[in-house]
Amino acid sequence: MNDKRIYESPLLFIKDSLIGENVKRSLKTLADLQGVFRNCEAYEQMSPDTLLYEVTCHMPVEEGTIGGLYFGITKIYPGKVGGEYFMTKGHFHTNMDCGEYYWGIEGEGRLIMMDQTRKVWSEQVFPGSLHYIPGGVAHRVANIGNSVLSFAACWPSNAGHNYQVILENGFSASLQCVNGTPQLIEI
Ligand code: S6P
Ligand code: ZN
Repeated sequence: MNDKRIYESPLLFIKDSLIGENVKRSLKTLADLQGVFRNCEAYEQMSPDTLLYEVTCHMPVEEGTIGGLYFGITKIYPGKVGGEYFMTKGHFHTNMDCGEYYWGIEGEGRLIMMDQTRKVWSEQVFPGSLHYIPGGVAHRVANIGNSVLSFAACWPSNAGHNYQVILENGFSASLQCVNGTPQLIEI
């Protein structure tokens, strides 16, 4: 007999794609990350249309809602600007109390974190890796492999994003490819 109380999930999270209602997708090109990479000359020589990453998010409640959650998948393409790996812009949450979970789906990357004293550290991202980002810690991810890196994230809907402070001051270290291996270089 058909049980009318059982519904199909309104959302599908298959491998690295998210399908359903209230799902928004945004693309970030090199032009969107002006001033983020260290090597300005290398940046200027590349096409501003180069696709760096895309984010697909399920946002079921209004931004700022206390107690709600957002879920997102980020796909970062492989590549470098000078010696610096393609990476996300990076941000603090506006509400410094709000933490976040990241977990690796495919590819190879580094989660780079920086606290408010500008201390920087990183964690390896790989399929199955799980990362807890405490409140008050800026975060960005770099793709250190030759294929797409994808990871999922879950964060509170009242977290907000402060990109400005990162654009103005950057992280205090950048992830550079040195003799073929990633190294966090302090600036
Ligand atoms: C949101 C969460 C991620 C990032 C995404 C892109 O709090 O940390 O979904 O938005 O990885 O990074 P960014 O720094 O460009 O927002
Ligand atoms: Zn975040």
